[in-house]
Amino acid sequence: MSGKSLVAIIMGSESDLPVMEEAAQILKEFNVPYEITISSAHRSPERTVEYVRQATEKGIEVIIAGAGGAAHLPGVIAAHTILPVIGVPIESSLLGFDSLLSIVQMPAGVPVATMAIGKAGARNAGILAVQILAGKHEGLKEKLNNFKQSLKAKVVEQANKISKDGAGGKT
Ligand code: RP5
Repeated sequence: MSGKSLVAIIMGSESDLPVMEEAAQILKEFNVPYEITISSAHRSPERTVEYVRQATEKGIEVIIAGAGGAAHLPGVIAAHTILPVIGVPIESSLLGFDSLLSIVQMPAGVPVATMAIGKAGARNAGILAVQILAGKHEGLKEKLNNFKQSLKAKVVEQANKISKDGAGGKT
């Protein structure tokens, strides 16, 4: 895979970073080049729109956007590009439900693929980005299949462990 960034991770504030790092970690594991930045739909609207314009021009293929509260960042980005946008709701004062609803309730015609709230959602955003890229970047298919196999193996490992514990008298 070339060194050119294929995914852009954008978040509304530095306070979102501990969550959004989970998406970055997945991309690292799959060896997908990415870039990461901070831009706010409300505090730096011009920077956000300019960043999206440049990202589209320079060959970014998927955008992952995380925001909390009145989380308009993923939607504003989706309004300015035809690239797939994956939204990650960040937990905030209303447990993240505010962010989730802000991101998921897009008007017909401007979709944002909305993940679960928080770190699990950010991890899934990374995985979904890899799945989207795998349609075009052949090498990622095998890695994704191996990843899915590792999830299956983990379930069997857990099942074996719990049944052994059961045989040992634990309930
Ligand atoms: C949103 O407001 C950001 O995405 C962040 O989740 C939230 C709070 O931002 P800070 O006040 O921590 O900078 O725009």
